[in-house]
Amino acid sequence: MQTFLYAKDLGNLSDALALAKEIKANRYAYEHLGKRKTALLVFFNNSLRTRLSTQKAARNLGLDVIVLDVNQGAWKLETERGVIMDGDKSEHLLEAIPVMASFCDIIGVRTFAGLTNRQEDYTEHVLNQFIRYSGKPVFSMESATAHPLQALADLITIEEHKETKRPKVVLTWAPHPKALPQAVPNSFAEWMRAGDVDLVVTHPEGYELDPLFVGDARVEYDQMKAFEGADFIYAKNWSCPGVTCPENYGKILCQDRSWTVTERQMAVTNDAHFMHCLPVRRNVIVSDNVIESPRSLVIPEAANREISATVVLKKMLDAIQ
Ligand code: AN0
Ligand code: CP
Repeated sequence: MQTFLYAKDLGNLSDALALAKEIKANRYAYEHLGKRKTALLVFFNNSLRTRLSTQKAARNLGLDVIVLDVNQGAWKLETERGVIMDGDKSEHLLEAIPVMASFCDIIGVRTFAGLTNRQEDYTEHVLNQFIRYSGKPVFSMESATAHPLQALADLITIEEHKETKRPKVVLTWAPHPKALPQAVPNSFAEWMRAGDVDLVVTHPEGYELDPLFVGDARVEYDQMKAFEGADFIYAKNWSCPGVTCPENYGKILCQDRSWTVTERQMAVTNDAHFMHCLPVRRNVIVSDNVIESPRSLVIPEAANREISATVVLKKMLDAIQ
């Protein structure tokens, strides 16, 4: 595997889930694969889970790890070609990427959507430069439009906790004071469609996700109706994807706190498990009672990030042996 951005990059999903199960039972099974190889993790944005779980996964596979926080200690990077660099940016990605690549065998990149230019975000402008100019396998650690390591961990978590063969999984928008990317809901919808679940997406009007990810999944604008009989509730805020109204791209269209997930909505579910990728704002996205309930999976879900990252790094190492 040379790049990891979409579900299809992983190949057969059932095989990948079987590998995840095997790795969870013995996370050091492939310890020899990364010997004398180095993974470089490049962060343009903050992270707790991705930073820790991906380092742990790399070590499970015997890889050395270098972490670079671009905005803390490195030179400020220009990402556009053709710019006259007489401002605050000292170095261009076009030099920085091949230099970074000369010290590693695999590169992970976290580069969030700017949320101002839809076309730039949806063409994965920064991640694609890493793919093009590094000559190394590159994986997204949440890029402009996708967070595949999270979505794979979510699917693993649902497989572990489902009580019916084909559970009803509801992706619900929830309010948030800041404009957030669409990467998490995009990948969640994409990976649930690739998996064997009954996916329903619910959000206020104007928040329609890009068809590239959401496909023909059922959309229900009435949140209570969507929650009826659900086995899993996956909450997440996202800003306007600009699908129906391009000029609203990246904007907050709704702050309605009646969308906050509380016991009121959970009462109509099939005793659903609650999920969120974290970090989460309590009592804005979800009430204390719901996130603390015995049906909440947020901690095992985060712990499965080590498993999803081990699966992905293993498959990248397989390709460069
Ligand atoms: C980020 C987002 O919504 O994409 C990261 C989530 C994993 N969240 C925040 O910035 C709060
Ligand atoms: N869920 C997730 O990716 O968390 P971090 O932003 O803390 O890495």
